[in-house]
Amino acid sequence: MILDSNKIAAHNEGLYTAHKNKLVFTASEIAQSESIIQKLIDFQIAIPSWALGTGGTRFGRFAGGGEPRSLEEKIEDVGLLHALNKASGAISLHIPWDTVTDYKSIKALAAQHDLKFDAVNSNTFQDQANSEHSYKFGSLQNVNKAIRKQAVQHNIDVIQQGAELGSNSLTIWLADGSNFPGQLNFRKAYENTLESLQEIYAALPADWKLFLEYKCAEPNFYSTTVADWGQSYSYVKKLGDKAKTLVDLGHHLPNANIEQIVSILLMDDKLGGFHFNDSKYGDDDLTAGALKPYQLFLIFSELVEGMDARGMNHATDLGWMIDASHNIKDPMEDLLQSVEAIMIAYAQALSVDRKALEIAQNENDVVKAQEILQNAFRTDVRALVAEARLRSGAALNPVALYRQLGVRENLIGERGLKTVATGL
Ligand code: PSV
Ligand code: MN
Ligand code: MN
Repeated sequence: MILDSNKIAAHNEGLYTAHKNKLVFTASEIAQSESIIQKLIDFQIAIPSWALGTGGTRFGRFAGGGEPRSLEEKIEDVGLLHALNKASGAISLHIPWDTVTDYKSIKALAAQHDLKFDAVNSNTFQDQANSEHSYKFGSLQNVNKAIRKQAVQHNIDVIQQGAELGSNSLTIWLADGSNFPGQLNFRKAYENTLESLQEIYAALPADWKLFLEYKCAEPNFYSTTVADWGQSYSYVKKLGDKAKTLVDLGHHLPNANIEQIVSILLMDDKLGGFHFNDSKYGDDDLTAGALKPYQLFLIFSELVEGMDARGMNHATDLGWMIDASHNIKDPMEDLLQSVEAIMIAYAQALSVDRKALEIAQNENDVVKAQEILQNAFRTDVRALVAEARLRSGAALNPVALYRQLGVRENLIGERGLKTVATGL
């Protein structure tokens, strides 16, 4: 299904006057609103191919219908999201959940939807039907060299496939770890993992990055071999300049200060990118910003400060992606909500009075520092985000238009009610 631009224009016309009134008021409250709008226009958040289907838990899955049945249909779905918000201009593939047979036609389809290929993701946490060895006891960490070799080779294959598509980064998330004390020699698991990562790193093209994602637990429930930012940092530091840590917001132990982690990684040039989601109990169970929007804002505040201090380009120098599970919502609506929440947090962070904050910090004026941050957080920036969409040719209210056009109903009509997208 391709979105007719006339429909977007008609939708925007209906909302225009109310939007303009709000924008004028917002611009009167926020200095630099023009430059914030421009930065929002440039900012794109990649959509993972595995997020387009309904997620589930080990207890069940309640699919909503019309899910993409192939990579082509996943690209079409991300194309739809991008047409609605003009802020989701990239797709991240997961191999072998996504298999590319004809690179030329897949690239042409993505280009038709104005999409780039974001990081490619390897999968050594599931056994594949045709693979010789099992990952039951880990992949890159495995005590068995032949199993490690199989996992390394898979990552090298993924790099090659990504290079064909024009991607320039590999994300590695390892399920490796142990379930019981004594199962694993931690030091040897670390050394094996490092050696495997070094072999993968050696296969990276010159302009590529390797992102090493950490996760505190699951599927192993006693230890995880890349469990936190310190462990990821320790590996990427040894690997070299092209290796960076990837922060998935849902992968921390409760109460971790993620904004501080981000700040330190950025300072050391070891922050690679983000997987956005929100989480109360674990992993990626909630829509970005659904629960802790202040935390999301504080993270962006550190990002803006740190990237500006290092002269980095906000839009291109880090990887931005959503990685959330959609158990009961329509995944497409959920993704639109996530992108909106991320944009709002970014706009709020851009509106912080940095000079005043620096003075407050230097004077140890704790009250003032809090006032400055909370003033930015509590100022409604939604009109700036909507204006960025309007200027890019997207919808003023993407979720409303998605519903109004009956996109899901159309997809069910095209693809059927009982379709299953590959993914977690
Ligand atoms: C599992 O926790 C996970 O959600 C990781 O965050 C990865 O990024 C993703 O799956 C895909 O491998
Ligand atoms: Mn992730
Ligand atoms: Mn996760």
